[in-house]
Amino acid sequence: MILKVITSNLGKVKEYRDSLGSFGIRIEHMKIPYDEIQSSKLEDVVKESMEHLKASGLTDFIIDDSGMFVDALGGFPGVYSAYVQKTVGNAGILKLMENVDARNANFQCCIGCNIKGKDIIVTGRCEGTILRKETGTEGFGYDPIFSHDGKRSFAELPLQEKNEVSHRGIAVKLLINEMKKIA
Ligand code: ITT
Repeated sequence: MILKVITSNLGKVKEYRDSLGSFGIRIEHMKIPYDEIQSSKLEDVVKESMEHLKASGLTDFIIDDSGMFVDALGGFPGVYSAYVQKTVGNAGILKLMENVDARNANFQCCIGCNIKGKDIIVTGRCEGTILRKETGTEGFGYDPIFSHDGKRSFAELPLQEKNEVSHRGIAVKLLINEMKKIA
């Protein structure tokens, strides 16, 4: 089976290639620009974007909308994660967190998958903390400042290990379970 992964983010493509590949699903990367609605829920963004892509005739594809939610910042950057990463980046989040001891945060990944004429929407979540400084060279985005075990950042984990514990890896497992139901 081949699924098209529609994203501008090559880091996501690598992760899907590894995680879905281990279930025998081949990935074809496509970059199709689409407008994302502004919403306080990742799932609403995914649903709306899927409708837009299906209306253009696309089938058998995956999109994902993800975000990092920091407790001490009231869930910020959350649904604004892409904009915040592009503007102030990890340094900006660390600055906001400079004198903050309560460093809990979570990553969420909402996957929308169109397969065999059906839509599947699942959300994976990974709890963790914001580190005091950027560490590691793997991954992308917020990986150097987020840790799931309080020790290593996501950017210090080999891809397979990140996929075992991450929001996206968990969402993929949920997706596979749902796919089995419609097989
Ligand atoms: P597409 O929408 O084209 O898929 P994007 O990078 O804009 O790509 P998102 O809107 O889902 O994707 O991502 C929001 C931000 O969160 C963005 O800056 C990502 O780099 C970051 N992000 C998403 N998943 C991440 C992960 O697993 N590790 C670190 N940062 C992540």
